[in-house]
Amino acid sequence: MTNSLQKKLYENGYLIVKNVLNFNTDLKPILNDMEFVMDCLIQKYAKKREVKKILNLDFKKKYSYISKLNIYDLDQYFNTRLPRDHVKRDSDYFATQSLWNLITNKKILDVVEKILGKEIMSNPVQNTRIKQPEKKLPKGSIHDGLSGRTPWHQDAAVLNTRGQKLTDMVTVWIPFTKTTKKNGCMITVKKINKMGLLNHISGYRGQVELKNSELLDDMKHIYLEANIGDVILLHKHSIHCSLPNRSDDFRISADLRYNVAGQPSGREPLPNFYVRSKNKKNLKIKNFKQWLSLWERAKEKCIPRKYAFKYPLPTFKTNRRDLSKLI
Ligand SMILES: O=C(O)CCC(=O)C(=O)O
Repeated sequence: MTNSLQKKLYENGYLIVKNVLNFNTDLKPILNDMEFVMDCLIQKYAKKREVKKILNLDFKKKYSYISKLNIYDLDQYFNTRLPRDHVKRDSDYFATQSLWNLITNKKILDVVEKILGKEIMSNPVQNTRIKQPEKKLPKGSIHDGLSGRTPWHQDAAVLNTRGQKLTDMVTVWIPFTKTTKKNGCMITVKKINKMGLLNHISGYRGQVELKNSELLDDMKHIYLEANIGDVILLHKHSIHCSLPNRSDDFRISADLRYNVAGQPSGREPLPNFYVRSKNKKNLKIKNFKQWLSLWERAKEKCIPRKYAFKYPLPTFKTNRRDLSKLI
């Protein structure tokens, strides 16, 4: 059964849904938790004589300070999931009560239900991104999607092979700051999702990047600008990327994903659990601590194999699935 939201998303590949969330109740608690993580890092890594002063700075100044401390894999402290590689017993991740509240937020699930139907699972392909003005980034981070620009890709392409084939997944992209062309919004091409899954290549840091993506540069782009409170939905085959943050301010966002229940998550064994179902018995994970426990159990499975997930790029045997053959 289709409804107008689903129709628009499947037709165009993207959808901006206005005024879904409230900043103070739904979003600010996550920024507070990020600030708490920063405070812990300041205690651990700042020069002892500077700690008191730095703890009194505001969010952005604190983050700018810690980003200069050369802390190994800094983005991971603010990311919702286990690190992709080298999973260890003490691997940290940003799984907070506030994020649990966002993942299970009724207003978000009401929107997702209109796309995926009534049986919905939280999908573990999730990120939080704190992006400083690009001019403040170390050169090596400019193309790192968590702190810098994100390359052209399709979200289905970051799933394992079963997920690429079998999973109906929707991306819910949530801005914590007004997001514009200037501060690095995402861009896409209308209806390009209709091409289905295309060939990807491995980017310079092993990230997933669409093959022949330079061909998109000359196409007409849709700028996915959003206000705080709006959410942006992406179809799993929508080709999108994000622009550099050329403003003087921060651009902060989270991207959550959901899939139709019963399908593979595409990132086994990471947490994939019902968040909505007609049969209440399916809703087994009901609170933050149970969710954390899923992550810790997943970690235990990832430690021997040393990775949380891999990117088995969709590279079809022939070049028929290359963008260059389809436009
Ligand atoms: O926020 C960004 O910069 C990119 C997000 C993205 O590509 C995604 O959510 O799939």
